[in-house]
Amino acid sequence: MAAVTWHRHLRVERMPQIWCAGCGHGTILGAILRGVEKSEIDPSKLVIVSGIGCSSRAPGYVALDGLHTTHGRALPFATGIKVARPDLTVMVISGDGDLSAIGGNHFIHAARRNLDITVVCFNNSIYGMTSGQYSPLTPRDAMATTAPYGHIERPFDLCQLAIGAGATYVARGTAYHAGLVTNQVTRALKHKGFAFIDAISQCPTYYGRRNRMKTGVEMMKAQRDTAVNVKRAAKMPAEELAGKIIIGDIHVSQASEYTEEYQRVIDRAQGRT
Ligand SMILES: Cc1ncc(C[n+]2csc(CCOP(=O)(O)OP(=O)(O)O)c2C)c(N)n1
Repeated sequence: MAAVTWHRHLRVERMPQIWCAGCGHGTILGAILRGVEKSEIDPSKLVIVSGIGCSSRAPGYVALDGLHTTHGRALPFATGIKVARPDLTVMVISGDGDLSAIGGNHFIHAARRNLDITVVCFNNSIYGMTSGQYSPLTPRDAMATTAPYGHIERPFDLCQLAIGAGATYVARGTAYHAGLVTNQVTRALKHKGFAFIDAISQCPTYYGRRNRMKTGVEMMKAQRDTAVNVKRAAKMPAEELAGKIIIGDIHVSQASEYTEEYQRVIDRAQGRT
């Protein structure tokens, strides 16, 4: 059996971590660190940036350079790092509230620029840290602290939003499909351009308990039972796909990358071209 090497990236002295029993965030973080190992990128050149939330605590448990910033603003900080130091590999870890509500505008513009960073959304369908308010990814009819009679809004499909905004690698996995997330992180880190992974996580404490799934195990079984691979989904009629989550590599394309374009501007301004 291959030696387990990804543990070296954990700051065990910071444990136990803050996540509740059954939370999917630790599983997703483990998948990310395995993906970092598999990508064979130089860990001393990797920076992990997060905003605020349960998910955004992840970089604090990782023995790599990291920034824990302000709510919704991980992408502006990450953009600054990447533009100043294009030689670094930059990853953003964000929650669904952090990334798609307060940080939603930053998300669409980072994707539009095709900035060469990897963004992983720990998508638990809820604001976990502040006790279960609905987010733009909370499913319709779900119960939430701020929707005690059922949620009336339609959620974003964050992968489709990323594609529409110009992202060039877009994928979805789940905590149940952690091996898939590992491989997606590896591909995302190697991809030149804006790479987005919607990693479905579970929050039994604030989402599951209100929505008839009391434990993390029940929620992971739901991930297993509702996930459909993107290749299979392409052959299924729309009505059969209702209520399903499409997983896999959803979109891969090539486009000019922001820091390379910016370097061309610097060269022109300094009379080199
Ligand atoms: C400017 C600002 N607004 C609101 C908050 C309160 N706040 C902290 S975490 C959080 C929600 C985090 O939810 P999400 O991003 O989905 O991550 P999770 O905790 O579910 O992993 C909010 C609203 C804050 N810290 N700063």
